[in-house]
Amino acid sequence: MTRTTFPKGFLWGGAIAANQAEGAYNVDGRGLVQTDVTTGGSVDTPRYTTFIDKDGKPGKVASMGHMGHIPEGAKFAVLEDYYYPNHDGVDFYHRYKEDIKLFAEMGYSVFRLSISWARIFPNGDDAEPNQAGLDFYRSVFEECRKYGIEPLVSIWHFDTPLSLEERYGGWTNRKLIDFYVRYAETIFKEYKGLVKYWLTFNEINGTIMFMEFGGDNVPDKAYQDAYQHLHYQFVASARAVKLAHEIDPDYKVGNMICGITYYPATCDPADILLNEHKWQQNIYYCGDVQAKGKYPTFAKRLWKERNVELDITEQDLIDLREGKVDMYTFSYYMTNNVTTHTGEDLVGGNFSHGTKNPYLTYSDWGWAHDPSGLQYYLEKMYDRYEIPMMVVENGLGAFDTVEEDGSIHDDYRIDYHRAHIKAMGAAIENGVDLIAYTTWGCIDLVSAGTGEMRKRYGFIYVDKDDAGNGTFDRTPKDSFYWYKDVIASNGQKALEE
Ligand code: P53
Repeated sequence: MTRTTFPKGFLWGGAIAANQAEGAYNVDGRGLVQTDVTTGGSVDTPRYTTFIDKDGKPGKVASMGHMGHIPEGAKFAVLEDYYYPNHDGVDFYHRYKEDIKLFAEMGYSVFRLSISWARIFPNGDDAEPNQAGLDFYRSVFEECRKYGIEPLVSIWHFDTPLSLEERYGGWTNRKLIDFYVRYAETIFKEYKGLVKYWLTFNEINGTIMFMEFGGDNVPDKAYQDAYQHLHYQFVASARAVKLAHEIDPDYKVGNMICGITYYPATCDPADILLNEHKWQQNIYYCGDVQAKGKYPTFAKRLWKERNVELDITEQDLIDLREGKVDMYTFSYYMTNNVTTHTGEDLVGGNFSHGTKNPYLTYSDWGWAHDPSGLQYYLEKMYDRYEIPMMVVENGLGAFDTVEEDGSIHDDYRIDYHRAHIKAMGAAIENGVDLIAYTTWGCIDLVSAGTGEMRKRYGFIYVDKDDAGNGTFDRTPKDSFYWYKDVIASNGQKALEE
């Protein structure tokens, strides 16, 4: 038997998102986004979206998924009595040179980041792009190039300009397609020669997947909005893919799916069927449209169940067909157990769901540790789409302790990544065309789900706490040196340990 190896040229690196890392939320002409009006939360308290209601009274509403639906007539607002952790992020905006130098020291060949739409078009639909925003990302990409690091750029990472939410009602409005396409075209032209890999929408399926955290009584209208929102994003994504290929035939554009692996909790046939339907709704629905260029047959069932009627034009269907993605990319953190049976032990925590899996352990935030689930997901999706795949997020959110000498011994994080790299190796061995791995949070950043800093993912520690105090100094953790050796050995170190 030949030994498992990662292919030559495999891309190793890490990932961040603009709104969670950059900070500098109100400088150089940047417009506001949802996270700028979203407070911090914790494992058991939600984040809140803040507003001023139509009578001028301040208020807050729990964010569901990535959207807090504020009352009719209210306006999103930054209120004085609250702390908004994304406002300063981890100050990547001012420290990107230092950070990219550290990524280079780890040996990165790829760095995933997102462009903030609101830095380029502060209101989302401005007549001209904001030059300061364009310059910032040019400088970031040039810095990457200096070290031979390939940028992998998310065009949208949960950050539609707030102005578009306010004036158009966000993605349930067809007009958003044109605004997004224009933004995409601007950056495709601007960064030609500096960027090769693009992702259209981060965790696009989150819109439908995160609905289940709203409990059992989510009204049909919410599903109507969610599916319409998704349809417009699918069309925007497809049109962006087509444009990218026209602007530069070397551009490679991927989708990005929140890749949760679902298991039936029992062998009750009812659980097997429910589990399959979960895959269809939460995973295949978006993946199929973006990778196969058409709606799957089960879409009709999903719409019917929720009385959904969609605005879909003939031209939309043509665009979807012509704008298939070049690669399938996804985040992977955990697996969930699906069952029809009630009274089972449920998993608590943020964004985790279903019943407890007795074969697995859980993180402090309730996320199941399951490397095999990654191999399962890779093999299943490669079999379904047969296009190159990238794992563009994977990591462990954990509490870290800084020792007296300033070192951080995060062996739990090393164990997590080692196990997941082994799982990727096994999938490659079984024929999956996996081309990249970007760990989540190469550097500590603000958690999307909870807004916390103490839910840390990085190989680089950032001195900032949940109240925003700290020096923001960067310190490599033990995992930094371990990952550096993994990359230097093209994964072999992790496979052999
Ligand atoms: P946080 C929930 C479930 C899986 C992935 O998440 C998720 C989420 C929550 O948004 O999001 C992705 O920070 C997302 C990143 C995010 C990361 O996973 O809640 O693409 O923005 O930070 C980790 O621990």
